[in-house]
Amino acid sequence: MTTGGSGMKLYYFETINGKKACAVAKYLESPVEYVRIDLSKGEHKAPDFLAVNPNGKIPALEDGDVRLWESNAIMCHLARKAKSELWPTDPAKQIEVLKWLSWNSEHFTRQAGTLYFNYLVKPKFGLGVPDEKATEEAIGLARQFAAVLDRALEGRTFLLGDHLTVADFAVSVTLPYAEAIRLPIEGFDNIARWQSLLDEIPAWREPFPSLQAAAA
Ligand SMILES: N[C@@H](CCC(=O)N[C@@H](CS)C(=O)NCC(=O)O)C(=O)O
Repeated sequence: MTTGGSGMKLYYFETINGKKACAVAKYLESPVEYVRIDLSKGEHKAPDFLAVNPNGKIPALEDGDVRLWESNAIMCHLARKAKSELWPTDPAKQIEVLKWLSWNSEHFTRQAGTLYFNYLVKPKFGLGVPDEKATEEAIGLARQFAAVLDRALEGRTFLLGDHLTVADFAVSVTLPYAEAIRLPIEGFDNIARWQSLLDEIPAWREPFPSLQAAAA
């Protein structure tokens, strides 16, 4: 179930929120022990795991006495601990990162998440057919927010300008599934360019520990 060893334990599964935490840990070479929580076996509802995250969701991080949940908070914690500019030191830039993380949770990935759930999670876990009303509404709203994102990326390499932050990982997390989940990003050239750049980052392309390593 684990790899490596340290004071930190990162509980994950191969999903979009798990990807954010694992990618940042891998990118920063954070000394975490990876603990795979198999959602398909209901391991996230086991009492031991609920003691770490009472929400019964991955990812979660234990760092000494700190028990942290929410993928955004975990990314920021790992980056701050590593003194990485993924979580900028400049307070004005931190607020800019918070703006994007909040916008993403409330707007862009909220809609993309509805599509991801309906078109990928439901069939995978046998949870029924996509809810057409919900997906139609999500597609319309996602298009509006994608236009905002595309304009913000005009003339910029990353969301905050020329350096990568956790905001780039959070906002882009559903883009690799765009076709499968009908996320309407076609025609947004700045998003496409930004996504190609992110895809070049090995830790983002392959964020998860190998299953063999996780079982060791
Ligand atoms: N806002 C949370 C969402 C966590 C979440 O929904 N995790 C999913 C996997 S991506 C999960 O554990 N689902 C299991 C369940 O809800 O039963 C975060 O960003 O960490």
